[in-house]
Amino acid sequence: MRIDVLTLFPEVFAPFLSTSIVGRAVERGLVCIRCVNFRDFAHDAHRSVDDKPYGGGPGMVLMCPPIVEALESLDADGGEGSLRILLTPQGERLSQAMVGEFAKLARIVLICGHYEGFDERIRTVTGAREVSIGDYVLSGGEPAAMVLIDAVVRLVPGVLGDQQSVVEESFAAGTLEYPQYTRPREFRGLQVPDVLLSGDHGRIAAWRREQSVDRTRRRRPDLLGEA
Ligand code: 6GU
Repeated sequence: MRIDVLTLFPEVFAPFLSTSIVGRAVERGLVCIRCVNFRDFAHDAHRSVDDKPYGGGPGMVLMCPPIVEALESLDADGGEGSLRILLTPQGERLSQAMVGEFAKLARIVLICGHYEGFDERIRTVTGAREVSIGDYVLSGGEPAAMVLIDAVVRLVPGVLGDQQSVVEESFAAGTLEYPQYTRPREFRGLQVPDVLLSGDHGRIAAWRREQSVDRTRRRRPDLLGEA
């Protein structure tokens, strides 16, 4: 899978793209992730990418030409047909179902905004799908792009050693995960539940299912309607 990221701050992606699961996926060639600074597509000597809003008002607005021309340069480089995703708090809320759809694609482009917003014509011209990661405001799309990349990359076949962990995890199954324990058996007076030490796989599976549903009912009853 190939992911291109249009951003004014490519440097914030470097440590993320070389660490942990994402870093290993990149290293093993399972995903190729490139950052493009769309300031490189600015037209003037000041390398402007934004300007004051027509009609007045606070802040600055990202202008059309740098972003649109950066996208066209990717199209010319074999990216035609890529799904374009605009990260914006005005977008559709990212879900595990959407992440699963994105992970099946050969190539996606993420467009990170900054400042007050995008010239509306960027939406029209790029045909991008607009995605938000939740109901709060970030100062830029970069953290949201990293969230999306992390969630997508771990679903790319071969990235996680044990594919079962993807199948069983929260949200994919419509419920939250059951409680987990590891050594030591007792910590500050707190015991590991006996059933987990029983060796009875049937009872363990039943206990986990019950814990999972119970926890979901208490914390996220909204998920049970969908399960
Ligand atoms: Cl995708 N971008 C920004 N700037 N803020 C957000 C967001 C995205 N998702 C939630 N808040």
